[in-house]
Amino acid sequence: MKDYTLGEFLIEENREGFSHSTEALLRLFSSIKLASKAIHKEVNKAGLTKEIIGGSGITNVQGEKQQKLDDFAHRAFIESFKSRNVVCGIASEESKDFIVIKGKQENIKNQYIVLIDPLDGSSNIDVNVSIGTIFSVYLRKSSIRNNLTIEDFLQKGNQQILAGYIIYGSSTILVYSTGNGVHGFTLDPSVGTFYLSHYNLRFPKTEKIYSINEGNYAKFPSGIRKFIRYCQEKKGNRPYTARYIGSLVGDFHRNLIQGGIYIYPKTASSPEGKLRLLYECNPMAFLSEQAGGKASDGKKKRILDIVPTELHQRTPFVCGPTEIVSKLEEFMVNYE
Ligand code: AHM
Ligand code: MG
Repeated sequence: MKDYTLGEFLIEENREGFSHSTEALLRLFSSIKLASKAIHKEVNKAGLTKEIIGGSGITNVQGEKQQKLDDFAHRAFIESFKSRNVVCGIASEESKDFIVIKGKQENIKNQYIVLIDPLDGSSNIDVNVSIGTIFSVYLRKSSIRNNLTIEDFLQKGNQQILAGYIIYGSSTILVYSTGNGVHGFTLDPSVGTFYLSHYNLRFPKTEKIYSINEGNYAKFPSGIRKFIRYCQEKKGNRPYTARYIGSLVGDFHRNLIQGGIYIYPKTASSPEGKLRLLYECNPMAFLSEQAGGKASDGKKKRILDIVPTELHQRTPFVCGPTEIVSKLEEFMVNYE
């Protein structure tokens, strides 16, 4: 398996199902790989220099304190996409408005839109815990003869043609789907190449983990509180184990491999939940479904069917193996 690189896999995979050109796919991944390797390098020396850890002194559009690495990751992706003649616009969790990219070559019409959370879970940077990048790609809706509009970015998640994440953990792994299964590639830092390491990832049939910030218990809807009790009861393969890093990519990756449900519900103080629909929930929902699971707002609304109305919109979010997500939805319907 070690010999199968991401580039080789993309060329092979494109024969089976991806309806866009191999060239476009390779250009998109060329940008993603380059930026992620730069971030991998920075993350791995974060303990060594004060120029990397800590806050940048800026508060982002979400009203959250931006970390230096958030800013580094944001710029790394923008620069990388700018130079590859494939993407015409980017919306980033770190930027208030979308960013327009002008093509560098007249004959190539950049027609892809990227939505990205350049560095998610960044409160974990200074304490050496896994963090990640979450990305998704759409085809632009407006004519290439006109300017981009907000509608190019406010597309439903079911329009994604590519979604994935990179986890900067004990190793750096890139996981993606083009709608033809979910595949993972581990970076060999000695040669700077991503090799196939996780072919066709599927949620295990029997889940054993629930992931939720239980510190917010008192603020959860009663359906969620009852569901937590259900997870803790002794019956069948229960009680489940509680595992929560506070880094969506890390929590999702573990749950995908070991079998678990991730929940970020609305709370009394955050009625829309915390996670961003476009940058975080849609890509993870796409991957969940591709891995044989399910993603919803907890009240039976499929995440991928939500019509976005603004770039930085939030939504309650639940994802994981289908059966357990449906179980949670039952609790929400019956007890809220
Ligand atoms: P961020 O985009 O500002 O990093 O916030 C998103 C993160 C997710 O990775 C994680 O699942 C969640 O926030 C944790 O939030 P909390 O600390 O409220 O549990
Ligand atoms: Mg985030």
